Amino acid sequence: MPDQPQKAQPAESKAAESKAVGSEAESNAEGKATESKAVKADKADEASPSGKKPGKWALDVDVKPDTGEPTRNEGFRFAAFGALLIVVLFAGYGLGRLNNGTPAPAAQTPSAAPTAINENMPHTHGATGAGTTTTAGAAVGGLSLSSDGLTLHPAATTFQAGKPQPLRFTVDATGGAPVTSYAIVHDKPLHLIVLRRDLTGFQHLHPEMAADGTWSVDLTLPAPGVYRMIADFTALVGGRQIATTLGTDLIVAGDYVPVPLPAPERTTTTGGLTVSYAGTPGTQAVQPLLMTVTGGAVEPYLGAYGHLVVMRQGDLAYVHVHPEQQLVDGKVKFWITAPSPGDYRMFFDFQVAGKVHTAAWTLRVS
Ligand SMILES: [Cu+2]
Repeated sequence: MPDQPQKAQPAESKAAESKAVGSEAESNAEGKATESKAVKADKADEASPSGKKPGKWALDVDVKPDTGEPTRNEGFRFAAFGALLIVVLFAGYGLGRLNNGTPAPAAQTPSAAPTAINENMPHTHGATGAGTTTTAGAAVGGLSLSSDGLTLHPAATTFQAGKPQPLRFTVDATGGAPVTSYAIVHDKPLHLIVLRRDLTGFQHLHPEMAADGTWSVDLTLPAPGVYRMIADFTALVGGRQIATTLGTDLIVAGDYVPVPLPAPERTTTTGGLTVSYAGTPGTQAVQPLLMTVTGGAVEPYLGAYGHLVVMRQGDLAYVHVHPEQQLVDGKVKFWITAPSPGDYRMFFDFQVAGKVHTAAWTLRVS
């Protein structure tokens, strides 16, 4: 949580408000937990209570790294497609999980051969239900407490501003028993994203799980308001791998002073580093997004050169995208498709000199 709010520098002349993003987080890149343990690495970025807006998605988009072609616009929509389609795509691209649901195996079509999750390939996580529609809308994650037979069950959702408190929750399977087996994805069995509804106060944490399936992590919510917690994981239930993203609200009583979403900018700073991106995400096709970090060499963090969480303003739909396995001309390359037109806040977690930082930008998709 500590953040170091920094201002984004207007790369261009957009003057807008720069937001303070910054924050780095602490991370522990600790070990990779093995199954059920969770490690925590966290970071908090944008801590600025002042300014961001909420909204997020979690999607993962996989794209074909080589071709410039997007695997499909649908990064976001994968979930929506039929399993076969999904399987085909993934198989072709070697992508890993789908957003929603189950990892490669389309959650839905059992007949499809389960694909292995290859977290080394660019891909997206997130969508909540593998079952989401097949329509064009992008399948986004984090909008529901339950999906695919799993239900997020927080022990408490009320916090006091600025005070560290334990956040505890379980993911209950049908029948109510907490899930205790999880696949390790990007070095962790569960990734937790927390941010306020105005898209400020972003934190990426890794709770630890007790033997009974209770996840816990110390959480400090800096200022009053309604926050969103989004758990991104792959549960192992009854022989199935259920990759999903569940979310719920966390409340901090007090006078909530929402921070306006900073204007779209392509360059920001965090931890003394300047981070910019190139690429224009749209809804029609998967587009490349290249992040350039100036001031330090980007190192692998949680199994990749970076992790990108994109949150949609208005509903906090969550999309989580992973980059190509190798740097491209020193840049971290993602492939992404927006689920809809609108404003989003992008949070790019990366590591330099052993420290995890988070750069954030406002993205306007038209
Ligand atoms: Cu994580």
